[in-house]
Amino acid sequence: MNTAYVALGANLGDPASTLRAAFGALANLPESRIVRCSSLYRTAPVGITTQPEFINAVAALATTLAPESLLDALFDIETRFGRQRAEKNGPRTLDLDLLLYNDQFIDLPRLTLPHPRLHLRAFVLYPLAEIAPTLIIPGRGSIASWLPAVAHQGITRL
Ligand code: PH2
Ligand code: MG
Ligand code: MG
Repeated sequence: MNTAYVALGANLGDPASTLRAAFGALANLPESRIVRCSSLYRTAPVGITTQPEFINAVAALATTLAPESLLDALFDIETRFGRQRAEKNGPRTLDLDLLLYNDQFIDLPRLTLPHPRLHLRAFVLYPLAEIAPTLIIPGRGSIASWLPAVAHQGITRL
């Protein structure tokens, strides 16, 4: 059994309802079960700052799907939730990002693990630290050591 962490984000439609429904979709993935879900967080948009606020969360999965199979399954859920890939980093009905898969390093065109920006983003680090407070981010060190640097990014636990 493997442990995978998935980030959830949405800022179009009714993001909180979407994220709750997306937890349900993750729970129904084949060969997988949800081990932990974080709270929902309201977060200021990072990157394109003129778009609506996001709701973000993180889920921990126990899975026997291989990383790329899991990635395909996450894309499939995004599509079912009406995701259209328009502007990069722009508004989205649902974004599911694979953050970590055990302590594996993966460098493929479509999948980089650990997620290359996870340690820089409050909207990932805070929900991840809620469900995995002693996590070591491979190549980066303890999650706790990265939290202070992002504390100024706007984030509120719902
Ligand atoms: N996702 C992005 C870009 N910016 N900002 C917040 N607050 N939350 C996100 O999920 C997010 C973002 C690209 O995926
Ligand atoms: Mg993303
Ligand atoms: Mg994504």
